[in-house]
Parts: sequence; C-alpha cells; structure tokens
Amino acid sequence: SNLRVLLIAGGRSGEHEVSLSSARGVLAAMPHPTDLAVIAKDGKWLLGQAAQRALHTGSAEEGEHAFPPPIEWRAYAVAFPLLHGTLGEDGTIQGFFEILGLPYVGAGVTASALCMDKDLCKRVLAQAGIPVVPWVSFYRGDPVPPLPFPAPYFVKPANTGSSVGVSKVKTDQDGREALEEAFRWDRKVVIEQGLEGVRELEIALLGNIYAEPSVIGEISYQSEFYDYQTKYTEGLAHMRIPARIPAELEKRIRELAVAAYRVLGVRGMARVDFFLSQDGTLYLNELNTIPGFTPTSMYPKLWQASGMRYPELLDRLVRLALS
Ligand code: ADP
Ligand code: MG
Ligand code: MG
Ligand code: K
Repeated sequence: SNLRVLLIAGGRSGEHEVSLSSARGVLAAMPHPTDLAVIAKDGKWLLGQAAQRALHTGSAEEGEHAFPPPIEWRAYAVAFPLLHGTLGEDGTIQGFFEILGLPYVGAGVTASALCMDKDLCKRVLAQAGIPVVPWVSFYRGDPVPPLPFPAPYFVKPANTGSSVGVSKVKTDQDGREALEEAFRWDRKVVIEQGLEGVRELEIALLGNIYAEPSVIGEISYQSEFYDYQTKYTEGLAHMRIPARIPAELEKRIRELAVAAYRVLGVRGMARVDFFLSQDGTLYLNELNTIPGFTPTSMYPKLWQASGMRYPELLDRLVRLALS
C-alpha cells in the first residue's frame, strides 16, 4: 500500500498511558506503512526513535518538540489521532488537521467536541428523543444546583474519559470530595442520577454519518462501578460478546446508537455505551469517538465478533478518512 499513515498517540490527558497501549496494537497490525508520533504529558512531541522509546516505556513525561512539531505533514495520506480525552478526542487536533487539509481517522471537529462534553452531548441526544440519564451541570464557582433526583448520584468532569475524575456518591455520603475531584479535571461538572444494579451494554459503529453497527457486548465487574482501575487492571472486568439480551433490546440498541451517531454527525467510528437499569429502562450513556483500541479492547473485539478482523478494521478506518 502507498497510503502512508501518521499515528499520533500519548497526549496530555489523564488517558496518556491508555493511548500508548492502544498504539502498540495498532502499529503491530496496521496494513499500511505507518510512522508514530507521541505527545508527551508536557504537550511536546516525540518523533522517530524517541517516539518508539516512549511506546515501549508506556509513558512519556517530557517531549522534545513544541507544537507544531517538525513533521512533513504532506508525506502522509491520513493522520490517525489515537488520543483519548482533552486535546485529542475533543475536536482540537481535528481542527488542526482540517487547517492542514490532512484527512484523519475518526470524527470531525463538532462531533468530537459534542461527544466529549457529557453535558452538551446529552442535551443534543435528549432533544432528538434519545433516552439519557437525568443530569444537571454547572461551572466551578456556581452554586451547586438542587438535584432533581435522590442519591446515589455520579459526579463527573464534563470532559474526560476512562472514568477519570468520576465518583459515585451514595445515599449517606457527602458529595464535596467528589465535586472537588471532578473540578480538578474540568471547569464544568455534571451530576447524574445513579442507576443501581445497572447493566452496561456497548456497541461499535463504523461509517461516515451512516453507521454500520456491530454485535453488542456487555461489561461486568465486581467493583462499585466501572472505574479507572477496573477498566485497566487485567482480570477486573469481564466482557461478554455477544451480550445475552433479548432480540428486541438488541434491535433497540442498534437503532438508538445509529440514530445518535447520525444526529451528532459522527464520522469514522464510535463505541456507543448504554445503561440498562434494573427496571428494564434503556439509556444511552455516551459515545466515545476514539475508543480504547488494543486488540483486546471492546471496540475491536465487537468487530471481530461481527466478522471483521483487527487489520481489516484499521484499513476500513483509513479508507473512511479518505472518503
Ligand atoms: P467515562 O467517559 O469516563 O467512561 P462514564 O459516564 O461512562 O464516563 O462513567 C464511567 C462509569 O461510571 C460507567 O461505565 C458506569 O460504570 C459508571 N456510571 C456513570 N454514570 C452512571 C450512572 N448514572 N449510573 C450508574 N453508573 C454510572
Ligand atoms: Mg467516555
Ligand atoms: Mg464510559
Ligand atoms: K465520550
């Protein structure tokens, strides 16, 4: 293939290490010639051998090149920003590629920004008639709004992923620590009604605006909720693919996911996550436009179970970026 790909991993967000482990999987399987650039935690970039070293170490504190790094952008057919969270998944680097005129894998500026902001995303989804868990949002310095639902509730930074900064506040607990933690990550926080005994169902979508849905998977775990440690410690979370759910529920998840993708204008891919409450109510929790991407992550595994292997999935994403 002569489609040269620039893979960008790391980043300044709380999900720097997650991104680097996804990048190891992508580099090993990408069916196109691929160069790696790593964004260190200080925001500076590492290129060539230095990027490879960061990949092997699994994290990079300091980079060498301030933004914009000396990359010959025109040498690449496609950029693949495999960056989670702030400055990677939120539309910012996508805007840079737009200005460069360099095609890139995944959602564009607006869809990326909307899917990153848990408050704005829910507003758009609710307006489109897609069920979301009741929530309130407010900025640092605002008085905490009255909660239109009882505890337990979840406190989250509006713009993070991987459960970074997310806490559950139970009935007899004081929420101040949870708020402090969430405000460490963002100026805007959401408080959501906590669903007890929730089932977490996930589906992978692929396509530009019009998405093809995968089979559905389920995540289960022993911890209080699907927190960072549970997500990234081997053996703490269990994936069941396909999820054991009735056919009508499967159909409804597919329809809601495809509708949400279209309403938000997502291109490339998204992993769409649902909550099924104990009383059988289905809610769309969130869309992740740059989901975890190691070969054993949910997104690639859902496609594998749907008949698409990891290298083919990567090829599809590169081609979707070009079309
Ligand atoms: P992130 O983008 O960081 O993954 P989520 O909104 O998906 O943030 O929340 C992380 C996890 O917290 C979820 O996977 C789930 O386990 C738990 N959680 C979040 N919101 C709720 C809720 N309203 N009710 C029950 N559990 C929740
Ligand atoms: Mg997320
Ligand atoms: Mg999530
Ligand atoms: K998201």
